[in-house]
Amino acid sequence: MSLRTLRSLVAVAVATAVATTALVGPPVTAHEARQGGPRHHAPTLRQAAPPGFVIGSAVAGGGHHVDQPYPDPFPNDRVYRHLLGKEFSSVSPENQMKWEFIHPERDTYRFGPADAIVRFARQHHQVVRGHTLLWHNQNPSWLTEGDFTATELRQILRDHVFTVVGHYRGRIQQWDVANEMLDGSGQLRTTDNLWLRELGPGIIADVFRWAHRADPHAQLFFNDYGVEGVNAKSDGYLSLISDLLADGVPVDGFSVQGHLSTRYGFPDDLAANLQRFADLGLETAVTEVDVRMDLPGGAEPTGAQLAQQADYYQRMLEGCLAVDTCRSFTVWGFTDKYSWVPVFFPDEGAATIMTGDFERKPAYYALRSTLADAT
Ligand code: 9MR
Repeated sequence: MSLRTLRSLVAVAVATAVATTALVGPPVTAHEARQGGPRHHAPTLRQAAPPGFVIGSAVAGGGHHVDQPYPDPFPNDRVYRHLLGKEFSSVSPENQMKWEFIHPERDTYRFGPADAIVRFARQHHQVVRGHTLLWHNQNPSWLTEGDFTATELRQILRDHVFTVVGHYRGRIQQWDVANEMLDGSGQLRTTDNLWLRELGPGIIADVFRWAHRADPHAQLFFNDYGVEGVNAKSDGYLSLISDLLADGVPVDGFSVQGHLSTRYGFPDDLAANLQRFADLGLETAVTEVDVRMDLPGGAEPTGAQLAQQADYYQRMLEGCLAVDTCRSFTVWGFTDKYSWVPVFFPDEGAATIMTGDFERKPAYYALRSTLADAT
């Protein structure tokens, strides 16, 4: 065989080997299969998470977005949707399941936008947190200005719970049944909460019972802000929930929202606080994390601010991971492009884990390495 023939035979053999590898690819391990494919790049958040632990985001739409100069984010922003599907294993409709959105008129339910999120979640193998059924805020004006009797109001609420929870039966992992029931001193919000004011505190137990009948497999939660640490408000929840459990009310969980600011210290007793709810036999969760910072006159975040923010995100996640029943950790939006923070807090912002251009911030990497370390 001439040298030339040998060379061309080798060339063919090499080309065939390359083509075969390209077609078949390296073998997929069982671990990769679970995570959705071979891992050629750094893992996403959901890939880094330990088995059984979900990492979520709120799904932008409704609420403050309605007055912003951009189209409804979730249906329209392709980059946003891509990252939402890729990075997260849990989604929470930011506004799309709230009363004013899903029940805009007395006889009208508008399920379309929330249905689209639930469908997206199914396609992307994500669980859903439902948010929310009993709250003082974002109730439609037909309801708040309706001048209903207590009997009518109770019937309206019962119908709403059976209709909405029933509509998503089997599709919701955790429902924020009761949102922000207590004030800062741990007392029921009987003034600004329409339901508590008109129907009395007993309505809370009714709503949990109705929701449980409408979807027996959904975990039913109390959810609030300012209850990350041990304080008067979280003490109030501990005693409220203990009483409800003693009465056989189907409460399954207690969650802390986690809207933090670099202005204030970090709630170091987060894990200890969650643990006392876990000790009641409850699931726990962190449901709405963001860490805002002062940006006077639209200033850019400094390196020090971003580092402090990353540290707060990391410690929130570590606090959750330290408690056996805390298996769900959700950020309240993952990009500054759509965050509620600058709309509600002038001169504050940059509260999420990615910039408005979807660049990952130190907080993103802090979450990812904390998840990976826990695996
Ligand atoms: O992010 C939500 C924003 O779009 C709404 O305009 C706002 C109205 O109250 O609610 C925001 O979400 C809140 C959540 O439902 C409950 N916890 C506090 C969140 C931030 O305000």
